[in-house]
Amino acid sequence: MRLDVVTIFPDYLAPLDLSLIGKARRDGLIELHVHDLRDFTHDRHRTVDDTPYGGGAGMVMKPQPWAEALEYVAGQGDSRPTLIVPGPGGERFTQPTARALAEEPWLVFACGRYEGIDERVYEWATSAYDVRVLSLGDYVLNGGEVAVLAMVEAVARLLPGVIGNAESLVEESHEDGLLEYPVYTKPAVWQGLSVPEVLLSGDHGRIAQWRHEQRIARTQARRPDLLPPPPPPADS
Ligand code: 6GU
Repeated sequence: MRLDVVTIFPDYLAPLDLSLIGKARRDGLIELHVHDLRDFTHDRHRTVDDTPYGGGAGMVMKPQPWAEALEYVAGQGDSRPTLIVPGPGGERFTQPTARALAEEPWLVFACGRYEGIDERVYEWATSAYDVRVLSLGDYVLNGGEVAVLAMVEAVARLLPGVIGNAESLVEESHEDGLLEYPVYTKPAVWQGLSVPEVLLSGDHGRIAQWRHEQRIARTQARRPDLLPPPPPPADS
């Protein structure tokens, strides 16, 4: 998979050299390019923002540097990339989104800052890109960079060969709609706290049953929104 990130803070993406994602890059499973938006400006101050038409707080990212950067990046390959613009006003990024994006050959991320990118860029970009605005959740970050770190990690770890033990991908929170069961390791008693007896029993059927019950209980307690609605009360 090819990934491109356009940002005014290329250093923000440095963690993508680390850990499993860094190894996947060195192994050639992911090709990642980070571009500095300011390289596509032409003035002495490398200006990327300006005041909003209509007034209001903050600054808006100018369309021209974005158009030149996105045109340059699209020209680097021969397929039609998906352009992802992270932002709190986007559609929710979820595990199914990550799975769908992991099937794509080429993702380009456009990191906005300030109050956002001039709206005309989104429409303009549809000639070369499939454009998606995606949000991590209902809170506000200062820019798209941290969101890109999260999205790239969520997508890249689904690519064949990135995670050594592919089995660890299936028994995970959000893969089947339930949260993960609690896990324990040695010692069996720590700080006076015992590991649940069933896990020491060697009875794999009982262990599987217990883990399933724990997943439901945990989902009920922490994320009831993930569970199907309770049946309506029976008529009397
Ligand atoms: Cl994807 N971007 C920004 N800037 N803020 C966010 C977000 C994304 N998701 C939640 N808040």
